Amino acid sequence: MLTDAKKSFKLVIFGDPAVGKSSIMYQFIYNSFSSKYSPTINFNPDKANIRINNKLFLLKFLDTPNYNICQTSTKTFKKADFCILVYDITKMTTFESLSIWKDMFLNKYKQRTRNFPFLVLGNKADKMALREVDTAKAMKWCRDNGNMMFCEVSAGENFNIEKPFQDIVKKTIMDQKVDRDYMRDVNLRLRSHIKKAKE
Ligand SMILES: Nc1nc2c(ncn2[C@@H]2O[C@H](COP(=O)(O)OP(=O)(O)OP(=O)(O)O)[C@@H](O)[C@H]2O)c(=O)[nH]1
Ligand SMILES: [Mg+2]
Repeated sequence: MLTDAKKSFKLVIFGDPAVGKSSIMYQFIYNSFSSKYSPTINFNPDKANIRINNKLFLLKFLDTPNYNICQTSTKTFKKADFCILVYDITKMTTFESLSIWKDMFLNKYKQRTRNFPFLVLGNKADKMALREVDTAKAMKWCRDNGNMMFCEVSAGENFNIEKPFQDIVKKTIMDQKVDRDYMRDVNLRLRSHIKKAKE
């Protein structure tokens, strides 16, 4: 039941056309896949529960279309807790676009956030024979770009779909806790400083 979840996380999915963004989302939420291509025309929100260490969390997805994104100012982008970048392992150009998607998102929506959590998914791993993007190359890119989480997946074969979501939610929970603790510490110090200054 969606209403049982104690806390929710917002996530956005970016990537070139036809890399499988919607397919990954549908496989995660509905355990279904269609080989027919229907390009996403509008922003496509949906939600699903995820269970982590026996606790239920709500994931609020925002799947994106491939035009007008840069001109769009959606609150959901700003409020996103993490971002998923998708490329197709059989198309090098879709991997090369990852920097553009990352920079667009950070520059426009998250300028003041340090270490924003990203998950990079190399989709269509069922088509190994057509591979153009080396796993090692993708892992290196993720390391060099702020230690992003990375996984090769197949929405078509339902391979590795659940696990990376578990991992990114766990990381986001940890990061947000670190940030909260840090801010609490800063506030405590500030208060004590003001108190001393008044004495
Ligand atoms: N073989 C294979 N095909 C896939 C996989 N994931 C998606 N596809 C196919 O790739 C095509 C595009 O998938 P979509 O999920 O619509 O891709 P998208 O990134 O949402 O595309 P846009 O909405 O146009 O940006 C469809 O024909 C899917 O069936 C996969 O893991 N393996
Ligand atoms: Mg789509």
